[in-house]
Amino acid sequence: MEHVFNEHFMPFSRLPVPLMRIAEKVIAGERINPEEGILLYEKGELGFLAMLAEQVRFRLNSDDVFFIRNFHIEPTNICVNKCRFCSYSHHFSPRKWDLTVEEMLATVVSQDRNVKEVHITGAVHPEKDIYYYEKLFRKIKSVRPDLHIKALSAVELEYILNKAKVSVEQGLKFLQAAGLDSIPGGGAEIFDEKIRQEICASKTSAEKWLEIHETAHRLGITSNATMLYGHIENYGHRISHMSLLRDSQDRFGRFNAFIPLKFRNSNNELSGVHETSVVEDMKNYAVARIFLDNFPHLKGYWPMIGKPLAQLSLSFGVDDMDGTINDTTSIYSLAGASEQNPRMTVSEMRELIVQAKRNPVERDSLYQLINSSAH
Ligand code: V47
Ligand code: SF4
Repeated sequence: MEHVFNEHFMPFSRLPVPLMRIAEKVIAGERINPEEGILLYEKGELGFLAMLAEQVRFRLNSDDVFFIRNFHIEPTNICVNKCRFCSYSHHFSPRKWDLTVEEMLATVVSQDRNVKEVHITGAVHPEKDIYYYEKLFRKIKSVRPDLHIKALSAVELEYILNKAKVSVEQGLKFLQAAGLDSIPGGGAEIFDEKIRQEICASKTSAEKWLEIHETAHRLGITSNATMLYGHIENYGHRISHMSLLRDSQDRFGRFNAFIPLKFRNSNNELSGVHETSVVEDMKNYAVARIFLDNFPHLKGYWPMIGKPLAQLSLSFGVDDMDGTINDTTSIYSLAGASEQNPRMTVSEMRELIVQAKRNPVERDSLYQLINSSAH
């Protein structure tokens, strides 16, 4: 095959042959294999990775960058688990809370009517059960039937389904009937069994996490997938994690977005681990975008990396800026993120995206376009 990059295309003519081959594959729209994914992490320079990731991003989303008007509810931080990277649970946080249903409803009612989604996730409280969440979802829908409920990570779900002694399918159908629309991507961490034992031994297994998401997808409940990176894992672990997700997406195809979550090291049992550099963060976005060719969206979660780096990530394959948040999440501020009170107005969001030479698109939870001029 004649190389796409010849000697007239200077920056790439000096590329090692294996990287050149990967570039040719990506440009031709072909999938790269796990070994090639690891090679990109190990040998790919930032500009090269950005160029390839941007090819994939443009093919999937042209220059559109999505955002949603959303808010979070974190019902409690009292947790039966004790993950070593977690600064949020009552084991490490200076605050301990357990909101009442009335308090959560008051938060829902106080939101502007243009807000489209509530993201409900928190710790695994020993006394909460499936009936508690069923009532919560029904009450939310009774005051805001149009509000999309994205709730309960696979970890919270596993706990309440076991407690109710129901199958994953029965439990999800029950919650779906009460108003559950989609599932957030939390709890995936790193699927590798040895690393999981080291950082979150008592947590939902990788198999169970995937079973819950795949069952949800069969029932028409879409979801996201996360990857916690930058702690004690290596590139091989990251690529294996993404391979399992890519295979799952080939089978069921209802993951909306992949969300890399940078490990933040304040106030947790892994505080001795250094945080990754910006170069590493951008490299990770780019490799994820190239490798996960069947994930429609890649999310730059700004409450975790901050607004400036989220804006930069738009040149490394990211096409989704999550949402306006309205200062309703504390998972990252408790772990040391610079955004201590994360909130963003719609005009700020639009400006940030336009400055990166992209087209801001307000979306709903299923990535349908919202036509709204309200700020
Ligand atoms: O699973 C906890 C992570 C996740 C730390 O689906 C940490 O749209 C970094 O899943 N440093 C929960 N990360 C949050 C989550 C999420 C966030 C945004 C959007 C979506 C979505 C989902 O937070 C946990 C864990 O991986 N996490 N502690 C920490 N110290
Ligand atoms: Fe509990 Fe989630 Fe923190 Fe683990 S990451 S201790 S499950 S709140």
